[in-house]
Amino acid sequence: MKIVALAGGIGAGKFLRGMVRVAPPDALTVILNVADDVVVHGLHVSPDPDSVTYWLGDAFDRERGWGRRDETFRATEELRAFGAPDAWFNLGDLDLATHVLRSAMLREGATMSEVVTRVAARFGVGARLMPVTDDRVETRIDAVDARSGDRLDLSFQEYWVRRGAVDPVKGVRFVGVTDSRPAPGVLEAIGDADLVVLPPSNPVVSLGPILAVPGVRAAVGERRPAVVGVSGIVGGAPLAGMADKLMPAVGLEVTAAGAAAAYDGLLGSWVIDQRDRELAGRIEATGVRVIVTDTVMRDDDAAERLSSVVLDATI
Ligand code: FO1
Repeated sequence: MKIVALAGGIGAGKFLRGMVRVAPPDALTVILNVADDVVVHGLHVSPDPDSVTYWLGDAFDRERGWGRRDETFRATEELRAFGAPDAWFNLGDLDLATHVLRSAMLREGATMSEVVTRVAARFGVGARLMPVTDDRVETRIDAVDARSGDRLDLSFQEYWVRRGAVDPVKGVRFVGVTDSRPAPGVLEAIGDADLVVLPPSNPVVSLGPILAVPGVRAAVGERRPAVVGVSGIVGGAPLAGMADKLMPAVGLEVTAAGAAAAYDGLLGSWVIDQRDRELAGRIEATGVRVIVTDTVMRDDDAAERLSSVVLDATI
């Protein structure tokens, strides 16, 4: 069986730890969002690929979700003491090594695909990881300064980490996406998949930029009966992150039905939490099969149970 997952960061990493327990790791290809990437102190930081790598490579920090377990932030504290302008972004000391290596590889002409493969190999990740594109695509958040009312044009990390997602959002753009090309193997992997999973990631800024790379949305749509998504919106709120602030800005209701609408024309099946069972009829009216289960992944056992439900949805 060939499985392809489109992945943002933490939600996908958590979910995929369950998937590799129920499917052989070499059956799994993960296509990663790179539009949250940011340059910090001159280093290229790739939060979503790193989060998925650390989760699958057993190096993750479950509390924080991002970065590496058992790391300190002494280098960032030192950068703060210097008054370094990017020190609002916390880079752990072990995570820092990944960014140093990636930046050196990119400077020497490596592609993002090569970097992702190298980092995944270091952590012994059995699944095949690939960025959705080797080109630079950047999520920009059009917002209004919560204090002054001025218009803001922010990178995703400035909006979320630096400013704490307090500024009302007016729109979301993926700069560079129309000229980007899928990375080698991306369209082939989707076309060959027996199951295409959309994990409980943010539909706007995590899976949105993946689907916006030319050819990707159409390739997923062609596999529609084999596409199974999991809602990250439970009881009208995201389990984690800021999807509730971003979904209204792009015309999506903050419910499991609104998240399904982000994948209009793509879903064969949509997995929702039992708390949202009253939404099933509405979603099914759009031609999508709905599966109701416990979607909250408290630990790896819960992620494994959810992955089994997703696998069974294809049979
Ligand atoms: N999230 C935070 O809330 N604060 C941080 O300082 C922070 C640093 C950071 C460093 C490396 C990395 O890979 C991720 C990091 N994140 C941090 C998480 C990141 O902002 C988001 O969770 C993802 O971009 C959303 O997918």
